[in-house]
Amino acid sequence: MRDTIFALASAPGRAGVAVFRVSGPQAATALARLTSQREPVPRVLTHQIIKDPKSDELLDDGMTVWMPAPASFTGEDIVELHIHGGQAVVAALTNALSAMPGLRLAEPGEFTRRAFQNNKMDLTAVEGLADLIDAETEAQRRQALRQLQGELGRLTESWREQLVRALAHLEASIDFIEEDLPAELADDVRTALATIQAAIATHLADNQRGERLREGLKIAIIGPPNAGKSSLLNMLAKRDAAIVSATAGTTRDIIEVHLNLNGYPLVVADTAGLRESDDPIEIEGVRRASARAQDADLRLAVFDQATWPAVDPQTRALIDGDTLVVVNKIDQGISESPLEIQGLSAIAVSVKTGAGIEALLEKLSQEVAERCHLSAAPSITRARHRQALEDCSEAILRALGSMDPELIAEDLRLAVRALGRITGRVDVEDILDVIFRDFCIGK
Ligand SMILES: Nc1nc2c(ncn2[C@@H]2O[C@H](COP(=O)(O)OP(=O)(O)OP(=O)(O)O)[C@@H](O)[C@H]2O)c(=O)[nH]1
Ligand SMILES: [Mg+2]
Repeated sequence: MRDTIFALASAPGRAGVAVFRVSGPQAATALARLTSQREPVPRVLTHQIIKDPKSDELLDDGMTVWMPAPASFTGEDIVELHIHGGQAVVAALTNALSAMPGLRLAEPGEFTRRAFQNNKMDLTAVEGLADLIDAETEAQRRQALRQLQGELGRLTESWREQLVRALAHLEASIDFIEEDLPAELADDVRTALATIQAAIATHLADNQRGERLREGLKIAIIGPPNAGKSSLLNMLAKRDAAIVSATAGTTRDIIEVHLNLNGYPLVVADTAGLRESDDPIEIEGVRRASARAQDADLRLAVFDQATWPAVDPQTRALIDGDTLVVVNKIDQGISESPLEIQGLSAIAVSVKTGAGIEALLEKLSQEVAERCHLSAAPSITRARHRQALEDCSEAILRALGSMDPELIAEDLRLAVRALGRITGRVDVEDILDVIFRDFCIGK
């Protein structure tokens, strides 16, 4: 018989209410022993006195709910105990549950693992649930919920089913084929494969918006020393995250802040001012700044209006179509030169007075939304989804390029398996551990 597992489902620490969850064959017994409830009504929250079954001592006055298998989160019998969220109450109930035969504390992610094993969720839904718990912004919440509700899983499954059908069609004929595929069958199979391949290619050409939204869009603030990069970061973060000083070369390490811009998550990095230097620490700072700038999804290149439109070669080399150019300190006067560089118009601001900041934020919001807004299509939210879709697409392309039915069938099997890895239908063991390890409340 399977172990019955239990865990605190709510966050650890002092709170009004704490929720314990018990799942497995001993759940009903545990409920009966803690509350004297013999025949609980399913899925109804009831007021109960909770006692320690060994000592009969009163533990708490709370609520319980009974969710019998299979209509529960794990697919097993589940009991939930809603108690007062004080540390001593939580400790007392933990001790009482641990002392019961057949019950043990759940491993991190074990409830969800059981839900997966009992076919309550596929792997994309498991990931969606983990993302929903981690979601910090509105757009992340929406994306996670859509994945939890199964849209990516359903799409993948529909492609997989179509491939399986094409494969079955082909295999049924292979026994009768002497050499090459008959033209008619080849046409049918090829049309089906080309359609799936085109659909997968469209999804892959999504500019990685789903991954960016899940992880946060990476923004690097770059530019020459003393331009006001750290001042801009502090203004965006609404706190003194980075040291600001009139000394050029103040920032050395990368300073990162997480922000929510209109529901989109940003990871904004302030970097060292870019310039030639003899100081080994500053040289390392500049190296890190360039590396971070190249890794970023979007760059904010900040210049002092006093030197504008002169642009130092190190910053110039990092300016491209994914860069917003910002000319700062316009409170000290603005140069007559046009606010444009390499075809990009610059946004004139004063971090000190706030002038132009609204326009900068508006432009930034637009650029961010363009890169990670949720589209109607299911999002690819993880590198492993992308890898599997690429593997699948390559296998289909190989199949489309072949005339040998055995080789086509072999490539189709590979394509089916690649899609199966996304939902966990096949080849899951290698990825299970990674996913369930990530899925750990309060990690
Ligand atoms: N007048 C004026 N001064 C500003 C403005 N923004 C920043 N400063 C000042 O410019 C100086 C440099 O600002 P920082 O934010 O430290 O500049 P930085 O680009 O981070 O400099 P490094 O870290 O050395 O590369 C500080 O004295 C700021 O107070 C502004 O809009 N107007
Ligand atoms: Mg700085």
